[in-house]
Amino acid sequence: MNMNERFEAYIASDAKIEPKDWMPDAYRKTLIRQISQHAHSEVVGMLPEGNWVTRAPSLLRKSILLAKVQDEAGHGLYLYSACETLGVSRDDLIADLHSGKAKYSSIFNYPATSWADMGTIGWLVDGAAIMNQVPLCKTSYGPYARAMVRVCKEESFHQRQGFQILLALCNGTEEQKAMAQESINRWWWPALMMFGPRDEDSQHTEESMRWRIKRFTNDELRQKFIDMTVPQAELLGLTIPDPDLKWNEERGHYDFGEINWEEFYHVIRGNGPCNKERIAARQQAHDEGAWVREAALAHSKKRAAQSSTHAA
Ligand code: FAQ
Repeated sequence: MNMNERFEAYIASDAKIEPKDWMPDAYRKTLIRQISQHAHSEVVGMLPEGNWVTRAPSLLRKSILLAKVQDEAGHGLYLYSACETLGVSRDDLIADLHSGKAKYSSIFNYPATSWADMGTIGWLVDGAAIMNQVPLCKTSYGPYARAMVRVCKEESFHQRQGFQILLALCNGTEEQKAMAQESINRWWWPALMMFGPRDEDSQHTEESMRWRIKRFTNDELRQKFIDMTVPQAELLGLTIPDPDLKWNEERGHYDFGEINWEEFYHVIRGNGPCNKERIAARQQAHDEGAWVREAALAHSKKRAAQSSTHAA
């Protein structure tokens, strides 16, 4: 057996690959691509909700939202760290985000224009993220799988806080309920796009499934998400904006309408409603944080110099 065959057999036995293990270049490359895009999504994902921290309707809502946005920063940190174990530097990963070379989730290129969007993002966006990420706790690369465990616990709190915001609005005035419905109307289809292109159009699914990086295909996860979410929308008394959504007794799943794939590709190619604004905001935060990185680096260099003097 050559190295490649041994690797494939090892993966097929459901074993975890660790940073120092031999791995094919293509496996390393696809992991760097997926994990870094995931990390970028977490960090860019702070922006739409960060926008509402100062306008939360009460101190309690503000502290919950603040904690959620901070959690997303933490997820970015775990994921960048997991990615670095594959031999890339964080500086390079971030440079690729700023230059537009690396993607991040399409969903964060849509604006959050009402308070109800804080509920919808938690409910639908974190809900979709959990559906995709719980299986990643069993992904074949050890550091990614372990990072996902804590991420999923936190995303589950995020999803519930979002649902709770919507529940309060739906049990409130007519105006509040209308605000919740308007929000769902805008976010439903982009949330379905989070799962990526249809299986037949996906470039990486087949290989990533063989390598057990992905444990379900894009279409399988999208269907699971719809099946889970429709009864929750009914509980809220909200209408999902899809006239073709219908329970299919034979399949045991909901049928749903056609996703606007033209819009999806438009957004992932950098032309969505907020792509430019999001990258500009990240670039600005990075530039303004330069002094923190420099200070931290100077401190660690000083500590290293002190410990080598003591050792001598
Ligand atoms: N947006 O061949 P596939 C979150 C790209 S975290 C943008 O199917 P793959 C937490 C894809 O990269 C959300 N690009 O690719 C939160 C590829 O392009 P490339 C992020 C997309 O990798 C909540 C091309 O299309 N989650 O929300 C998208 O096998 C609230 C072909 O696609 C993750 O990253 C998209 N939606 O499957 C934070 C989870 N879909 O790279 C704040 C981990 C596809 O060749 C607030 N990632 N593309 O240039 C994954 O599971 C996978 O990477 C998929 C895509 C399923 C996203």
